[in-house]
Amino acid sequence: MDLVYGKMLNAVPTSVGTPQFSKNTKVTSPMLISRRSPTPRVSKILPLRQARGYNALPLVHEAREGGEKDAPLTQQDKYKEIMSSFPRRDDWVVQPLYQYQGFWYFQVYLVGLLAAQENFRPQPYDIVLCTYPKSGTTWLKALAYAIVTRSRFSDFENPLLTKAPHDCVPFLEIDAARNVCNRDQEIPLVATHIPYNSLPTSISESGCKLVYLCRDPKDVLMSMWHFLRGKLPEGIDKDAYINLNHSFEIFCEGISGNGPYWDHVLGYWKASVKSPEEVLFLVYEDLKKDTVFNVKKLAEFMGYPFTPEEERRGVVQHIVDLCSFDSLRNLKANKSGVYSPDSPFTVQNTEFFRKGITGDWKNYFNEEMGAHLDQIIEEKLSGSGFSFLSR
Ligand code: PAP
Repeated sequence: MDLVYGKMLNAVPTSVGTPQFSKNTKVTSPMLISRRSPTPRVSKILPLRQARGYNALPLVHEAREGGEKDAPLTQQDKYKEIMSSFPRRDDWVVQPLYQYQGFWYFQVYLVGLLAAQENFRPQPYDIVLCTYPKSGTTWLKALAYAIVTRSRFSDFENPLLTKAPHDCVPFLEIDAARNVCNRDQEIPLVATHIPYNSLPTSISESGCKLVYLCRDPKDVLMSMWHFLRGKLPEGIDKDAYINLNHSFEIFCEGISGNGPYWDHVLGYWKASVKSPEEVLFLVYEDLKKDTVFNVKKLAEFMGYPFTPEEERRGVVQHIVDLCSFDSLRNLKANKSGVYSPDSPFTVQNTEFFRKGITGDWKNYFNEEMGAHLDQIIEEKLSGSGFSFLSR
């Protein structure tokens, strides 16, 4: 990514008084947890950012010349043209968010979503791994991949040992939408961040099974915050562009990539209640607490149950160990390399392995803010039968 910022670094102005946060600073101002009025109209966003003291950093995607080179230009242009009429927010700086079918998307993911809605044809027996960003996609990909390939590879040959999980399981909006034919026919897995109601109709028509993994929104927000700040150039005052308070506020408003978070969760939750044989609903914190139990449940649901003999041989535990945070993080493939090198959202593989714990949010915002976000989420989920708090 560094080259991308070559020009931008020179253009970075000095800080203009945005609240400063050091790591572990707890935010206490009650002002910061007040509910905000509904989404301002697009034309008001930039003045709003300036009024809040945000610097006029050019959006990262604007600094990247010739991004998305590999996709057919005409298709990219077509989707960008369509998108230009959608409501837009620039709060997260690194890319604009566009609103489509009730959700906000970073441009690159919306291009992928539109392409997927138009072109994606699942393989028979595909299983779609669905997550809100930063909810444990990498972990779910690794576990599902290890489960479905366990009889194909010996313990020492599994590609997870030499390839990043994101290179083992294609991502619908990035890989599969761009290269619809470029699938390993033997691997019936594809992952996506697309909300349930916006999934390509080809997925529901083909009867693919869906696995959804959600996570405590407070940790999701912190994980996303770190990730997006990582996309800002080194050496600048990152708080001037993506600070904790503003990120918290807009997340609570539902303005985040693939957000509102609660609607993402609700879509899959309701589908899992309606069709439990088609949609499995998992929770990151449960997976952490009892990984073996949840991995067996996942395998059973996907149609790859463990035999008693496999259980006796410790196959389940082996998969759990292989896919654990420490194990994956320490593999050479995950300590180096990049995912999606040609996309504007190029990611170092190391960025997918930050801490991998529950409750990290407590290191960044205070109990009051946590309670505020919890309350919003509980209200939104009320009556659905699902709650993060009762877990
Ligand atoms: P993505 O949406 O960009 O694909 P995703 O994998 O969903 O990212 O989320 C990354 C989070 O999962 C990171 O959380 P953190 O920022 O709070 O640390 C990452 O550490 C965590 N993660 C990655 N692999 C594992 C794993 N094997 N076990 C538990 N958590 C993991």
